[in-house]
Amino acid sequence: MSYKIIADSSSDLFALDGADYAFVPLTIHCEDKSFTDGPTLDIAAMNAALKASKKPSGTSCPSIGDWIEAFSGAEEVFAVTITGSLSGSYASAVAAADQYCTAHPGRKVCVIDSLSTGPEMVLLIDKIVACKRNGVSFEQTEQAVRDYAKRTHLLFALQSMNNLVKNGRISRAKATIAGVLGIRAIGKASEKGTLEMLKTCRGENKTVAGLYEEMIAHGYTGGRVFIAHCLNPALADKTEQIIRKTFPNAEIAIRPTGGLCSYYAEEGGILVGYESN
Ligand code: X90
Repeated sequence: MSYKIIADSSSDLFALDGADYAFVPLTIHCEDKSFTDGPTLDIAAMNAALKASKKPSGTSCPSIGDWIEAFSGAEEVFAVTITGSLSGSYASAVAAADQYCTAHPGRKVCVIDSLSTGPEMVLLIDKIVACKRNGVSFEQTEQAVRDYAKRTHLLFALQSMNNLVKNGRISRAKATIAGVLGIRAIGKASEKGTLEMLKTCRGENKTVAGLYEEMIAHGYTGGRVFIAHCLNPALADKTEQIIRKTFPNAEIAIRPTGGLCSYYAEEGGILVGYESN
C-alpha cells in the first residue's frame, strides 16, 4: 500500500527524509503582498514588510482543493493539521478526505487535528513514520497516533502577541501582558486546541526556567523535544541546555519556524513540543 503523509505548513516541516511527505502551505497576507509558506520564504523579509505596514495583515489556510491535490495518487493518506479551533485547515482537510474517498473508492484518509501546531505536529508526523516503517496497518497507525497525541504537548514563549490578538486568535484581555518590554508570555496549547496563558517571565533565563518548570509539571521525563524558534536560535539553545542538565540524553531537535508560525509567534518567539510519560 502506498502511503503519504501531508501536513499543513504550520508544522514548520517542509521535507522529511525517508518518508513520502509533503506539505500544503498556509498564506500570510500583508497589504497587496501574499507570502506563501514554504522552505524558501524569507522570514526576515516578511517581518520587515509586516513592520513597515500600518494596515491589517492576516493569514489563510489551505483550500479543500489544495489538500486533494496533495493527496493525489496515494492509497493511504495521513493528514495532520494545525488546531481546528483556530484555523480552517482541519475543516478543509476533512472535506478533502471526504471528496477524495468518494472519488476513489478503497482509498483511505485519516485526518488528525493536532489541536496544536509546529513542533507538536512534527512529533505526531514522526509517530506515523515510525508506525509505517514497522509495517503497522492504516487503522492501527491511526489509533497509535491518536493515543500518542494524548501525551504530546506544546508550550510557547512569546515576546509579542499582537498578530494573535489582531486576528482574533486570543482575546486582548488574555494577551495584555505580552508586548511589554522584556516580558515574555508563556502559555500552552489547551486540550481544546486554543491558547492558554500560564505565566509571564522577565528575561531569557527566567523564560527558559519557566518553560522547563511547565514541562516537568506536565510530566516530562526525558522524552523527545522539538523546538521551533522565530529568529531566536539563542533562546532555543538555552532551552535545550536547561533540559539537558537533568536529561543529558534526551532527543532534542531545533528548527526555525516557517511563515505561519513566524507570523503568529513573532520575532523572538519559541514553541516547544514534547512528550510526557
Ligand atoms: O487558518 C489560518 O489562517 C491560520 C490561523 C492560525 C492561528 C494560530 C496560530 C498559532 C501559531 C503561536 C503560538 C502557539 C499556539 C498554540 C495553538 C493551540 C503559533
